[in-house]
Amino acid sequence: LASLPLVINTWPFQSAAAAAWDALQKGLSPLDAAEAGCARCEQDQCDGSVGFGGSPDERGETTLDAMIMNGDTMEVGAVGNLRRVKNAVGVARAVMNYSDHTFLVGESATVFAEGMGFKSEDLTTNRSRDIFSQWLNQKCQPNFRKNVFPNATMSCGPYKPQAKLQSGPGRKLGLIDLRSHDTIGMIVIGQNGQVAAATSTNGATHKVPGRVGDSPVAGAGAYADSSAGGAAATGQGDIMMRFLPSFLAVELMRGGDDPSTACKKAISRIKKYHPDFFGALICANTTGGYGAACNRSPGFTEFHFMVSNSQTNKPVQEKVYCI
Ligand code: SD4
Repeated sequence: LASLPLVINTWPFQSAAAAAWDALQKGLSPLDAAEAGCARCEQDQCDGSVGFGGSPDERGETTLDAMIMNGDTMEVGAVGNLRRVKNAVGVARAVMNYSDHTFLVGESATVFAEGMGFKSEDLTTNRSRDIFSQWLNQKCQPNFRKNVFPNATMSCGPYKPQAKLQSGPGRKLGLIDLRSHDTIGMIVIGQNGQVAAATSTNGATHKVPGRVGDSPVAGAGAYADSSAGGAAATGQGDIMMRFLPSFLAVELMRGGDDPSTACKKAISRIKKYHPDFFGALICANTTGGYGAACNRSPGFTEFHFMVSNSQTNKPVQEKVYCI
């Protein structure tokens, strides 16, 4: 088909886009290309949002979420809350290739990764240590919070049931600010319309230890089906994962919507309940059509992403205005 193959990824992550595009040029499969693209972002620590040294949790540790999906076979490999291993998407791929499972989490995922030959190393850097200590000093003061830090936006554990959060319409958005956080989500469509998708992220900064976001959840962070298309999400995972926006967008494309319309409808579904949520979605179909959509929210009015196909022959940055 005219514009195939296609690589599309969230945010202006040039090096990741180039790594995936190069992999395709060398004859690697869409699945391998998607893995290579996300792995490159993990090495480059894209925006501090992907890979080691970003988003320390409430105890100061960086943990990683990643997934990969083969739209030909509907196989998925995923890891959540992965500790001490830098190449999270590689471990996700190993879960797919070398286990009967789909999704491994936490310390046990690390043990699996070590068994597969991945190196175990500290994911802390000076940057993540600084982010953590600054937050600890300014925000994480539960005992003095009301008096001393009236504007504190986060508490820290241990959590008790006494302060139940408000429920129902108007419930405040998650207190964790993800606006400066840029997860990589990538869709690769091969020459014959084969679809692969992958994601990698260090998730939400100051998260409660154990928190897993949307990125490694099939249908939420990404989805791939070679009979319909692919989609990948970025943004406030604690909200977005409840709506499976990637799955919804792929199903809408299956029903005949063009990628841009499918992305917009999936974002609108969430907007109905969370008018101000921060998030974006990229969508691509099996004939090389693609699109994106984002939700207009404070400080976020346009979303940038990378596209490479046989017309551009290299990664080119594009943008959409949020709805
Ligand atoms: C998460 N969705 O862990 C990720 C964060 C993200 O751009 O995408 N930031 O909730």
